[in-house]
Amino acid sequence: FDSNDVTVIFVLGGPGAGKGTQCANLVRDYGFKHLSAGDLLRAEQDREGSQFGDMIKEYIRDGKIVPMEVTVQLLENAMQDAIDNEGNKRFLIDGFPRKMDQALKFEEAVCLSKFTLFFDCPEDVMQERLLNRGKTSGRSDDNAESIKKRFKTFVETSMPVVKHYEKEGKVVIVDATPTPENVYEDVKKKFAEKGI
Ligand code: UP5
Ligand code: MG
Repeated sequence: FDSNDVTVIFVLGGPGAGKGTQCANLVRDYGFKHLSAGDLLRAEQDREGSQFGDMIKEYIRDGKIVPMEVTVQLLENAMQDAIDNEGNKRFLIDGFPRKMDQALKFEEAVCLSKFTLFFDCPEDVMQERLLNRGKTSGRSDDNAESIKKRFKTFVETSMPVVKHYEKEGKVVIVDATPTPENVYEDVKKKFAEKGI
């Protein structure tokens, strides 16, 4: 896609930082199309006839990053779908790219990003949120053991992506510890500064 025509904002942050929660606010008020890489992978995992189902299940439970070809293809398909069926060309890509190879591949093959919205949150806060959500979410990775693995992957594999974009001056950092309402106030302020 032509990045002069299609807007892509990456939304990153640790597991449970509140990416999905804040994306829902932005969809409501700004009309973005929200594409969560994790949600797309979970849907593919459950899709009858998917050749990747078992593989995705294993990767998600272990907090590992699914091979990028699968995720990039799911995102590209979902973007094309939104453009064709909803005429929406403004995307929040949530939870992606979380490994350097994905970032390079996506920007080369699919679309350049405008910037990365990064939700900064300490691990103890994220852990409490995830364990709490785990009581009802039914997510296979909302348990203490998987959460530990997700944190490790985030620090070792995903933070380098944030650092990469920081060097390019393309990261907007938001403190994700306050209440959802206060976090969103900060998001709106920073979007305004970006001219959005
Ligand atoms: N909550 C939210 N904001 C709050 C606030 N300010 N104060 C108090 N509570 C707050 O929120 C999490 C919980 O916290 C909720 O209960 C919420 O009400 C509360 P949410 O908005 O869901 O946080 P989010 O950051 O979206 O957390 P999520 O668990 O979705 O993050 P992950 O990044 O871990 O999950 P994701 O779905 O993106 O990825 C899952 C797995 O998929 C990965 O581990 C990986 O195995 C795989 N994956 C890939 O392989 N490749 C990819 O490219 C992407 C994913
Ligand atoms: Mg999420």
